[in-house]
Amino acid sequence: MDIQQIRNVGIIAHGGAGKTTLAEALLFNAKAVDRMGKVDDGSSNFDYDPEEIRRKITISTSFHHYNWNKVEVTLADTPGYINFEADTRACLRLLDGAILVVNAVSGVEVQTEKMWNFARAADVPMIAFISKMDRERADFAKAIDEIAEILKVNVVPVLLPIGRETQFSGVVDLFRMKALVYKGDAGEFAIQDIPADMAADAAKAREKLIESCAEADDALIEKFLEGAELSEEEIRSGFRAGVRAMKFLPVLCGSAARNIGIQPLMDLVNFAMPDPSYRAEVTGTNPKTKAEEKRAISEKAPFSAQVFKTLADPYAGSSPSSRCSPEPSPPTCPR
Ligand SMILES: Nc1nc2c(ncn2[C@@H]2O[C@H](COP(=O)(O)OP(=O)(O)O)[C@@H](O)[C@H]2O)c(=O)[nH]1
Ligand SMILES: [Mg+2]
Repeated sequence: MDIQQIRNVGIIAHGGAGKTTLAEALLFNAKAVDRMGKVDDGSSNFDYDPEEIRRKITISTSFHHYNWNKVEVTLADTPGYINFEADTRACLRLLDGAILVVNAVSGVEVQTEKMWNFARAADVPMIAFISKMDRERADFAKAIDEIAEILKVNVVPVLLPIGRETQFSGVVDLFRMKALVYKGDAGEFAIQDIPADMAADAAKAREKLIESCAEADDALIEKFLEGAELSEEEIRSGFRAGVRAMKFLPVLCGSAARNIGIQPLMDLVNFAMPDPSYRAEVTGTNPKTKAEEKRAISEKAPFSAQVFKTLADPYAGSSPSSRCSPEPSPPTCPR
């Protein structure tokens, strides 16, 4: 597979913000699973450890993958709670992009800020997703203000919510300048004109999006300041450059539980998150010479690997029937 078609993306946030539910929604919409797993009833594809099911929280990063429009995405669902944050930090070193989930009700929380700082220190570009927009007291504008103020970043909305709380029904896509209006929980939507009462806000937000894209590229900002209109292609290339250089933070919104706003996020992961080759090289130890070496991230470079997590499978080597035994023996090493 061409390296440009690969994304290694993590989901990071404060505990309880909705990371695992979003990870489930991504898998479901990509048809990697045929039923959306749920944290609350123990059917999650990510929180599968008995302790995670019992406590209904993520303790250890888990992985899955999906294919969306010919891009192969490896997804890491990380723990947000402080006791398990070392696991998230170790994982960030391996990621090429992260989705920072912000709870629309509680806004930026202690661990949101910490995860943001960890990702920046690890040079991992981010997209923010304001989730739980269907919840009572969900507040998009407040979440946006908190992100700007606390994380001290230029926030660039890419989607605007349509309706509030239980009436949350879709999003305005500021790239397409269209409304995506959802029906039911299967992720199906109709593409419609922007509601008349949102037209002015959408136009203003689109202006900010274009200006931020222009600012990310010297040639584009010149053209922009001369008053020339940027083409859709130029806007997109400025956007990609801005995300990679972390010049601004694109913000999307939706509800993972109600499956609203997920496809635009998947489209943005494909188009704006870098492929692994954006890191020019990695440093490691050559096992033969024991010397430190730098290697290019390229299909042409010799094979290299980094172990960042080990896990003892209690079923390894057992017959398929014993895999279904109700009382598995515990793992032989601590996680
Ligand atoms: N109403 C609503 N509830 C959500 C949404 N996303 C997550 N939840 C609920 O919020 C709780 C925490 O979600 P979880 O995905 O485990 O959060 P994590 O700790 O960040 O992985 C669970 O009870 C979820 O069912 C959402 O979009 N809408
Ligand atoms: Mg979780």
